[in-house]
This record gives sequence, C-alpha cells and structure tokens, in this order.
Amino acid sequence: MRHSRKYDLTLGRAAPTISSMDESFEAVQDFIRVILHLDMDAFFTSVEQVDDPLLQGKPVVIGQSLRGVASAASYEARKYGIKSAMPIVQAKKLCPHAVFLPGRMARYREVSRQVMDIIRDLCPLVEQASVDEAYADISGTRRLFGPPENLALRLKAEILSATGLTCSVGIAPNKFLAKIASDWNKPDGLTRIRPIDAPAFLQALPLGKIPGVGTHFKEELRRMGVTTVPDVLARPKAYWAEALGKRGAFLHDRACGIDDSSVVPGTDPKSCSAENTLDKDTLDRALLERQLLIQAERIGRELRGIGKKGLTVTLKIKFHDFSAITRSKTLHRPTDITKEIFDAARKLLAAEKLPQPVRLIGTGVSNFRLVQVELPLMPDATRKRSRKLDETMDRILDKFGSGSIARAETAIRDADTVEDLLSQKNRTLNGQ
Ligand code: DCP
Ligand code: MG
Repeated sequence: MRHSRKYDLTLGRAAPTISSMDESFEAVQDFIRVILHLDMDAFFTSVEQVDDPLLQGKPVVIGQSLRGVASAASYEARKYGIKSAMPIVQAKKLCPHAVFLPGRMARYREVSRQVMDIIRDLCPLVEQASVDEAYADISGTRRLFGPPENLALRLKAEILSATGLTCSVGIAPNKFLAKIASDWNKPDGLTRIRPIDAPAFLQALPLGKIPGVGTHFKEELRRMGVTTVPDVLARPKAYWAEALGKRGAFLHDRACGIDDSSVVPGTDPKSCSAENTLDKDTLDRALLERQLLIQAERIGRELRGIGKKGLTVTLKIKFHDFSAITRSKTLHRPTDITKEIFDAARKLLAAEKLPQPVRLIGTGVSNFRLVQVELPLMPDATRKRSRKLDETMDRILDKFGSGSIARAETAIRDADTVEDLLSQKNRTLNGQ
C-alpha cells in the first residue's frame, strides 16, 4: 500500500497541467537554436527626432540633394508613400512639407555603437549585420533570463532608456526567420516564430523578402509562374536545383524556413566590399566606372573609419546570364585611399572584355596590413594630396550626410586639390 501511495503521489506530482506542459515545451526549446534579430526603427530619422524634439511627429526624410535619393524616412513620412532609396524629387512631390535633412553619419554611428554595446553586454554571441541591426545567438540563456521574450524586452527597455529610440525584435530558430520576425510588427515590435508557426509566417511572405531575391530574380520567377512562397514549395527542391542551380536550392530552403548559417560574432573584418546591381544590364564602360568610383569612395571611407589598409583590390562582375568573374590586383603598398582603390578597380575593368551586358559590378579590398606610418622613402606628393582629399571628403560627408555623395563623386573625379573640391562643394551647395 505504501508503495502505491507513493506511486500515487508521484503520479500526482507528475500529472501534466497546462502550465507544466508549457514549461516542458519551453524547456525543449533549449535544444533548438534560439536566434534573436534586432533592428532599430526608422533609424536615421528617429535619431534626428530624438535630438530635435521639434521634429517629433513630423514627416522627416534624410537626403536633401535633388539629384540624390532618400536614405531614410520617418514613419510619418512613410504614410505619404516615401521610402528609402526613393529619389528626393519624388519624395518632395509626395510630401512637400516634409523636413528634408542632410543626415549626420557620425552621430548615427555613435548611437549605433551605444546600441551594439547594450546588445553585446546582454547576449553571449552577437553579429552586427548593419549600422542598425544585429543577430544574437541566445540559445541556452533561459536559465539566466527566462524565456527569450524576457531578454528581448530587457534589450528594448535598455536601448530605449539609453538612446530614446525604439527597435523591433524577432526571435526564431534561425537567422532568416528571426529577421522576418523582427520586420513583422514594426515599429516597437516583438515577434517570436516558433518552429511550428514558421509555415504560417512563410505562406504570407512576399518573395522579395527572401534575401537574394531581388527585382531581376523575382521577374525570372514570375516568368516561371512563381509569385508566392507556396508556388515555390509546389515544386520539389530537386526541380529548383535543376532549373536554377545553387540559387534554386537556396530559394527552396528559405521557402521551407531552413537556414543553417551561424551567428558570427564581430571578429575583425577581413575585407571591405561594395557592389551594385545596375538598373539595367549594360555595356557602357563609363557608367560602370562611375559605379566603381562610388564603391571606392564607400570602401575607402569604411577602411579609414576602422583604421585598416588593404593590399589587394578585387573587381567582381556578374553578367546578364548570371555568370560571374572576379579579378584581383595586388598593390605595391596597402591602401585606404579612395583614388588608389578606384584606379586599381578601373584598371581591372579596362583589362576585361565584356562578352555580354553587365548585371552587377563590385569592388573589394582585402589582405589587410597594419601599416601605421607612411614610409618616408618615397615622398609622394600625389598620395599626400589624395589622403588630404579623402580627409576632406570624410568631413564633408559626416557633415552633410550621404545625400551629398552624388556631388562628392563628381568632385573626387575632377578635383585636383582640396581647394578645388571645396569650391566645387560650395558651388553645389549654392545650387550652381
Ligand atoms: N539606409 C540607407 N540607404 C538605404 C537604406 C537604409 O542609408 N537604401 C540607412 C538609413 C536607415 C538605416 O540605414 O535609417 C537602417 O536601415 P533600415 O533598412 O533598417 O531602415 P530603417 O531603420 O530606417 O527603418 P525600419 O524601421 O524599416 O528598419
Ligand atoms: Mg532599421
């Protein structure tokens, strides 16, 4: 009898209740990866609105140049249909009374650092994915923080109190789903996608939200009669691998919610690159060079920002049929100078025959070397001048924002001296 009593008691204790079932379910989740993705809401414009309370509640757009595009739009501006990457001229038509600001990159970077520090303080493994977003692998943090939602709420609260800004957080079993989740309920959102819920989220996901599915790929799929995730899933993976190779297999994996990529913590970058898919496939070398110049400017600035110099410049070209080539050039000395990066990339392009129109062009700098002191052996006036030009450019871009980049491109190509550059800049700012 005693035995059975004990048995009864044990049974009683173990009898599943709804909450203990939830707990066991939650505990099982510990064995599944838990990935968190955090993305700041309307980042650049929100920083402006926090710094200048007069801007709160108003449509704000970052970008002023009539030849440029908007880099960010506040949620108030989005109500008028304004989005990032939209030409400023169009944005002004949609909402003439919006406040158009030049942007302050240095300030956004400063706030970004604050945000990333908070995430790194609380999460074990963090990968910064851009200026305003990061992934964290928070598998196994349940004992410390309880369910992942608690950790997400704490991150949101600490970021809000330190910066005055809101962010949106997604929690899911992999990076791809976590990013979908953070975007699901913006702004100030918190969305969790459990494995069991993934199919429902994916059903409603526009194909363009899958990384790598850009305008051209979407059009290609449309021609195949595929416009939704269920359309992708209606054909087996083998079909996709056969029809589109790696791209097809990747597409099918993502449509199933599969992504095995790891969160790679912020190790020292090994390279810096930039690439652009062109509006239209082209053989126009002048246009391609112009892209290289924009990329060299971006990479040079990035390198100078992180204090790195690279010895190898790489050119990447993707052609109309998606075939791709890369060509590299090793320089005599490591560089972070925009003009040197541009010159190397331009030479690589000049040496290439273009058998078919170019779809995408990119530049990369790698093979970083630590060179703190310029060798005095070769007094190099050109290099000094280029460096001075870059410093001035960096200051201008910090001050006037990325909207001024279009002017900067022309300036850097044409300017021989810093004075030239500044006078061009002033002319442009004065609308001449
Ligand atoms: N950005 C840019 N050019 C683009 C897109 C974005 O300069 N074409 C900058 C401005 C954004 C910041 O990067 O504020 C972050 O980009 P997001 O895509 O995360 O956009 P937001 O943070 O502005 O808005 P959301 O709330 O949708 O994340
Ligand atoms: Mg954002």
